[in-house]
Parts: sequence; C-alpha cells; structure tokens
Amino acid sequence: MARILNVAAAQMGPIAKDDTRPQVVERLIAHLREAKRRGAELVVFPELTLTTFFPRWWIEEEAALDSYYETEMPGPQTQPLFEEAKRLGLGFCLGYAELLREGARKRRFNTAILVDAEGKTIGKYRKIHLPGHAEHEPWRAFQHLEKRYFETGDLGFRVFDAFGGLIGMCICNDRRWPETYRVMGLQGVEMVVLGYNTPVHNPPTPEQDGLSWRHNTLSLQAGAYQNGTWVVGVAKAGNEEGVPMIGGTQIVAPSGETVASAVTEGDELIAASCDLDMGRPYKDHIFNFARHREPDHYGLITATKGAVTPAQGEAIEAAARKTGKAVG
Ligand code: ING
Repeated sequence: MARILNVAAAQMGPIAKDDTRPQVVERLIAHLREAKRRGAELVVFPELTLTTFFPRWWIEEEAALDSYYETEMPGPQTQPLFEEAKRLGLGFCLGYAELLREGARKRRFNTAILVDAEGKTIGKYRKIHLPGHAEHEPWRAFQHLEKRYFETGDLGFRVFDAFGGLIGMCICNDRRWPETYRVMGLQGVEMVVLGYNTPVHNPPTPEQDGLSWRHNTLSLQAGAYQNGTWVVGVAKAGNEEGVPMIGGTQIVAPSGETVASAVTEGDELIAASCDLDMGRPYKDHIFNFARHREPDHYGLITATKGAVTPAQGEAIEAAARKTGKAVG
C-alpha cells in the first residue's frame, strides 16, 4: 500500500515593503483554500514569507529592523492563518523572521516551522547556511545582509515523523550545500521542504546570473536523488522592491525528476501526490548508506571549515586516523 502524501508548493510573488501582514496572510489563506481544492494535506510556503526580503537593505534603526520579525508564532496577525489551516485540515510549513529575547539579549533567526493539521507546531528549523555579508557594502546594487540580521541556526537539521512519513526542513541557501540533505538523509528523510528568496543577480558574480534558475534546479534535484528523498522547493518570486527574484518552484521526486513546476513569477500553487515509498529503492541500493558509505575517508568534511592544501589534507586525515577523530 503506497504511502501517498499530497503536497502543495505555494509560491509567492513579490511582497512589497509596505504590504501589511494581514494583506500577506490573506494571500497565504487563498493558497490554503486552493491547496484544499487540489487535495493537498501539506502546504509549503517560501522563506521569510510574511514580509518583503528585508536583508536587501542596510537598516540602521533597530526598531525598523525589528518590525520585520515575529516575536510570537502564531501572533495576532498570523493566528488567522493557523485557524484557516485547521478549519481546512491542512498542515503547512511557514518561513518567517524569528525574534526572541533571552533576558536582555535579543536573538534573531531565519526560521521555518512545520505545523500539523490540528494547528500544532511539530517542528522548527533555524537557517544554518547564512549567505551574504554582515557589513554595509554600498558597491552592491542591493545588500544581502543575512549574516548581519540572523544568527546561525542552533537546532541542527532535524527530521520529523509527520504526515505519515519522515519530513525535514531547510531554508534557501541551505539547499545549495550537499551536507544539508545528507545529514537529513542519514536520518532517513523522505521529503525535504524548503522555501527560498533568490535574486537573479548576485553582485559578486554577475557572470553567473544567467545560471540562477539552473543552479536552483540542479541543487534541488541533486539533493533529492543523492538521498532518495522528495524535495519541495518554494520561491518568493518576481520583481520585489526593484530586485528580480527567480521563480522555479518545483516538486522533485527521489529519482531527481521534477514532477511539478510553477510557470509564473507570482502567487502560484502547484501540487503533487508523492509516494513516500518511492525513495526506498534508492535507499536500499544505489544509496544504501550502511553498505556503501566510507566515512573513514570523509574526515576532512568536518575537520576543516575552509579548503586546505593537499598536503594539509593528507596530514589532517592521517592525524584523524591516529587519534580516531577529526581534528579542527
Ligand atoms: N538567497 C540566496 C540563495 O542561496 C544567493 C543567496 C543569492 C545565492 C544570489 C546566490 C546568488 O538562494 C538566500 N536567501 O539564501
């Protein structure tokens, strides 16, 4: 008996700086209703999907920066989303900017939650791979200040037993790093859900702008195939405050094949019936980790952050073999 999970990817078009949360929540609720009509059980929304992508600006005033974060989830303005999802019997994954206080300390994360059909938050993820920079770089056509506005996530890459399967979350830049999927793959993940805000133009490497869409698809398909998992990637797309962002929302099977794609750069819902057992042959054979992986030869992957010289690489691995553990 196949374990089918009916999933919907709810792509969002631009969210303007002046769009209010009630206006955005109204669009999210419209997605929920369309998802219900399409027979979905789980709806995946993009990264930071309650506001415009504010890391594109240098924001000096703390109160202005704080205005983009949520201090409670759900809060008064997001409660209607949770209520409508519960009324429709839908689970969802929502990306938002999280602000919490620990004593006098403010902590800021780029966060996603997994909410079940009863409206209970059953999983939380805080973005680990933060792209961009931490200081004002006026040479750029626009900023990408995630390293300033967020802390590195502190919850790891967790996999949650939900919706009849094993569901993992990551966010945006995480999808470009094979380690992200592999840590979840090593926990048996059957579907990874993620949202992204990806500008077409990346100021440090304009020559790659024409490949932005391709690199998105390549990252999602590789992660799916190499770990025998479904991957659902959902864009905040279109020209947002003068910055064109890629669409490319898609649902990718464990085979690496994209089974559904968005075709606009606006609010668009796509859906697929995902057989969670489709990854089994990949996990049992070509990517049978227990049979084929050779972690004794992977020491460098956690022993060093940046690349080292081949000689250093050989030395680090020799030391790790001697002490039986990776060295920093
Ligand atoms: N966005 C981008 C991403 O990884 C980026 C960062 C922009 C990478 C442009 C490359 C080019 O998709 C986020 N939010 O991580």
